[in-house]
Amino acid sequence: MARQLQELVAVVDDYLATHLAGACDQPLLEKSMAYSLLAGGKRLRPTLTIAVAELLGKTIDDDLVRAACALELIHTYSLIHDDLPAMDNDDLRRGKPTNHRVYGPGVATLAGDGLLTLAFEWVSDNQLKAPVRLRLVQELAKAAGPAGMVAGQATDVSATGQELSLAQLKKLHRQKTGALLRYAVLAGGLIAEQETAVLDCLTTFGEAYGLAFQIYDDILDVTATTAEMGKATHKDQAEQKNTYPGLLGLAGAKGELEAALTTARGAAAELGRLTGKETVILDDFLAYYRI
Ligand code: GRG
Repeated sequence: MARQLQELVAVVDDYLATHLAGACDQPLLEKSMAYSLLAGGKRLRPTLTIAVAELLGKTIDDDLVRAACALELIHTYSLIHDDLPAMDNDDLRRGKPTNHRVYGPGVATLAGDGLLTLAFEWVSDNQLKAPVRLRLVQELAKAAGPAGMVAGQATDVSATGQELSLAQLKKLHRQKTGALLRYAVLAGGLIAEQETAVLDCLTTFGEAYGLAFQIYDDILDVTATTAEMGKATHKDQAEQKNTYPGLLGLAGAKGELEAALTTARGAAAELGRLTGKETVILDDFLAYYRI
């Protein structure tokens, strides 16, 4: 990982560790929330927001970091709930036993609920301008909610064992995983108070980045080990999940990943042309994908 990106990860880790404690009024719940939130993780989503805002001229201050970290709260809630016995029933996440394995399904569910609601406190309770905060709240709710991530998860749960078309699979991925990554990039532009053309360019980058992310995750489920991933792998085929390698084969999935990355690179170049800013940090995010 490039040095500047590592520094942003450290900023996020530090904010989360410092500010979660004061936000919870129930010791067991706090432990359970902290267990998953502070278990590492790549911090891709909040660092994307911070990196995009900074490249567009915003200083990295407490308000930017707080708003960006709200997204990591939502991402962590989604992982806790996704791992529950009623969903994927996973034992390992971020290299550790899953939250419900340690705290039981009831407390784990509440830890997810707590992180989800705390996210809306952090994204709205900061010193960013009121119209910026309002737009962030609206976009975050749309990305995470019943027309975004939750809808994608519902399709995933209900379509398991039933083959989707490529168009249906793309929609599932766009909602389940892509929506939060799209928001992560857009939020950087909103916080930096950019014009519509720039926001459109960021949206194109974010959508392509999100699609690439899910295709890559599907590929890693086939090619990587549990030790490398810190979670169970080789589960998708066994559970008849709809995936890119399942539908297109490994080579086909890699082709789709390349196509998404080409779109993302094009959007990054366009962003540079439009704003006259250096966009090299976006290449560091794209370097995450190794095929
Ligand atoms: C339960 C409402 C609800 C939604 C869950 C995102 C999701 C929806 C479930 C996660 C299932 C999954 C593993 C999807 C693959 C893509 C993904 C989100 C991987 C984990 O994200 P990373 O790699 O994780 O950014 P870290 O641990 O680095 O933060």
